[in-house]
Amino acid sequence: MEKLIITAAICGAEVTKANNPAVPYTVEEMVREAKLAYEAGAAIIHVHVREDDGTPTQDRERFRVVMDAIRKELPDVIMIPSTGGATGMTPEERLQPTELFPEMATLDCGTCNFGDEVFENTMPTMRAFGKRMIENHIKPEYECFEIGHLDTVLNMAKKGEVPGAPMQFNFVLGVPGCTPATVDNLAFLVGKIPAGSTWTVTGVGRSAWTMAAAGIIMGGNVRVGFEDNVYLGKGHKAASNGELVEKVVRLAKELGREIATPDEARAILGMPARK
Ligand code: KMH
Ligand code: ZN
Repeated sequence: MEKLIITAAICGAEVTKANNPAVPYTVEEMVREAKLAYEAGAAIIHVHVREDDGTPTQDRERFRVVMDAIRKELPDVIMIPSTGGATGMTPEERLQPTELFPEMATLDCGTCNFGDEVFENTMPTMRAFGKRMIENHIKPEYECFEIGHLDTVLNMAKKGEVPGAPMQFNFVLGVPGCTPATVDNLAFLVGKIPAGSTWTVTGVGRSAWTMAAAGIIMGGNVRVGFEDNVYLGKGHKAASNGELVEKVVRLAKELGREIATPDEARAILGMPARK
């Protein structure tokens, strides 16, 4: 098996300091959480940004400041800025981080319920995001919250509407209203991806750890972080994203998977080497 790529989704758009006081809002807090996750073994940081008061934003300049500050501390880390933002944001707002030419960005693969909200990703929106990523040479991470999202993006790839092989999928399972986080749902999805693709699993809430274990033993990759889950175990809040990543590293060691560095992750994902 390839080495395990760990992604830390350190911030998200919905989780707040009321859920866990270590959720980062300011630039300094973002750098602190990115460093702790990286030092624990994360090769990738999935980046959302906030105003200092915690309000989610997709402002290009806020992304620039946060990503530059992380880059200064972690020269080799892979950053995946979000183009999902928060529910209710417009496609134009959400696309702003792609103007910074990141090496990767998320591309959400369909509309779905998202708790009490609707996360809207219409076909025209997804085509516009795919076009931007082709033009700006950005490798998408295809976020699939629902089984149908995978078919949607595979059809788009066939038509050349989004970047093609090698594709990287993130199966985000367990969002309330979307596909549940079960091993059989994950196995179904993994069985449908084209040969040569790579995949990550994200379990939301208490499914974070069963999905992490499944990702490790099935040969995929794992995302954890405050965006998805703030608990280290039942009733025990994590002190940092680093603690969440450390737990994945412990599970991986017990199960015999080595951890990929960012440069090893680039090679596994079929990306150009870092300049
Ligand atoms: N905040 C969610 C509504 C992404 O980063 O691309 C969407 C999300 C997906 O987090
Ligand atoms: Zn996200």
